[in-house]
Amino acid sequence: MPEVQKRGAFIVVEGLDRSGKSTQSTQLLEKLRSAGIDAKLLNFPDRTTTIGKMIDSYLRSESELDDRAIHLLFSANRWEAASSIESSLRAGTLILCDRYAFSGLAFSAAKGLPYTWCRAPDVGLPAPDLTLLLDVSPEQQAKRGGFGAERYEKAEMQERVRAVFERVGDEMGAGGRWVVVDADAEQDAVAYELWRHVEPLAQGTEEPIRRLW
Ligand code: T5A
Ligand code: NA
Repeated sequence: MPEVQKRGAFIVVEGLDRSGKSTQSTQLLEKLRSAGIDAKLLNFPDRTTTIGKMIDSYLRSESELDDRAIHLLFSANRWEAASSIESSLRAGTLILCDRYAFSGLAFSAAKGLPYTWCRAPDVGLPAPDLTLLLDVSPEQQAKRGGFGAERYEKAEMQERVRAVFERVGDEMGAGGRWVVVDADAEQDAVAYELWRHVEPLAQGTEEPIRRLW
């Protein structure tokens, strides 16, 4: 019997601003690599592309854009990377991603745009095999470094974002593909919890790549 071809797993780290996504994804990448796993870390928005530069300027409040226009730019910024994500997965590389379409949906719906409208532009993107939602309390969030510098970093907005993430989690169901992690905990405790969920996927998966949503 021919051996079934494994592909790399697609793992997304999501959460509110200052929940520790970048800290944890960087640490996870190191841990995977030192375990001999071929892994790559992406982050959205990717502020280095032409579209990403427009997003960056908007987030720093250096430019204004219609709510729908910026939503579509965030989505386009993911589509720019979609084929390269797929080819990496097929080549056996584990893709770790700091924010993805769930942030797109949560932040724009929190501003008041219709939920179903917000989901539409991301339909068809590669779907993660696992999403780890770092859930941070408003109190912890306010204590962390740098909070308040960018456009969405305001308590009321973050509360609304948190509510949309909850709805997304409910809709994803209990299939183990959406895991909520207590991000108020010490960094090492969060890392330990994340690893527990990531380790079973580290060697890859035989499942076909699914699509959002
Ligand atoms: N957005 C994004 C959209 O509106 N639509 C979209 O489609 C997408 C993709 C920028 C904004 O864009 C919005 C959402 C955002 O508002 P970004 O570039 O990811 O998104 O935001 P950043 O500002 O880079 O990152 P965050 O603010 O989200 O922070 P992180 O990555 O969650 O947190 P991190 O790791 O940088 O940690 C923050 C601080 O907390 C400390 C760290 O040392 C650091 O000082 N910390 C802890 N302290 C105590 N205990 C712990 N467990 C800690 N973990 C980290
Ligand atoms: Na970040």
